[in-house]
Amino acid sequence: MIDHLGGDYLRQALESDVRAGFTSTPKWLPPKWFYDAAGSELFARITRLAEYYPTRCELEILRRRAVDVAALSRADTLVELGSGTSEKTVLLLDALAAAGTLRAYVPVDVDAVTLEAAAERLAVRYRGLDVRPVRADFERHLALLPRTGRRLVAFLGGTIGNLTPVAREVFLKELRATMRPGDTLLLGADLVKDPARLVAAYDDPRGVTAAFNRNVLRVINRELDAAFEPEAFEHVALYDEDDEWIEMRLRAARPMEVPIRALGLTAAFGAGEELRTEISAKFRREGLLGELSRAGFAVARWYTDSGGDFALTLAAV
Ligand code: AVJ
Repeated sequence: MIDHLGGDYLRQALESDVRAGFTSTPKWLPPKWFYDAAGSELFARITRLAEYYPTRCELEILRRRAVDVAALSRADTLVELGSGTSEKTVLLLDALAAAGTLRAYVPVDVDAVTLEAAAERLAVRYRGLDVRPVRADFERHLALLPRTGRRLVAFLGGTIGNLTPVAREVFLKELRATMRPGDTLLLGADLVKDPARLVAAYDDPRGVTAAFNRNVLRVINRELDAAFEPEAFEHVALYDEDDEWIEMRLRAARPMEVPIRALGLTAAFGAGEELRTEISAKFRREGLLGELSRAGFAVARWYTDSGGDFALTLAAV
């Protein structure tokens, strides 16, 4: 595994995000810190919830369109950003293998445990495939990813929606700058829909999403010797109709003063005060295609599932 988060990197990045996020108003944290081994497992459980439709919709699209994606991309290297458990990836790998072009798979994720497990599983399933896992932050390390071969860069699941509009613009431009003629991008995006369905997808009755949300406090407790009581925070999911994004928050049930010892900092929460832990933007066709073309991509295909809930965009450079 190539590790760009090794040594002190991860710890310093978490320190600076926690320091910045907990000293601003409102308090906030970037969603990448959900994904330690436990958080990645909780997210995998979310994808199997009845209310969480994006994964099933994207699978439906991939089942129908992976052959088309393989034929258009003719890629020998699949680079997957935020690969997690790589469950949907097999559809792309099968199609690229059937097309006869596939040589290498580069899963990119922040969690080493999840990454190694997925890489091992796929190396066994695809004998002869060159599996090269990279532990990296896709907002920081795009330029360091392998650039050999004809690449299909897949960014699935709607994770692009976790970036603020400004960060998204920067990300797409940086990604475009690392791509060469012949490379393609396959981008998953969740679409604007009935707010009740959106909120239900982020606030399941079994509390799996709540546990996932609170997991970020466990990560901070462990990594920064902090003393958060996860159960003292209520899971909040709401849809912001103006910005067209879901927000997840953790709401302090009572006033609290929480030491974050590694930072020499105490985070003070008033009763009901919220910490924003995630935005998950929902897209419209014109908006997303506009963003892609302003970043320098040439959109080739717009695929949706039969219900029109989720989109995959295939773009060339
Ligand atoms: C993995 C970023 C696509 O935003 O829907 C699921 C994460 N958060 N439930 C999303 C998530 C709460 C998910 N992504």
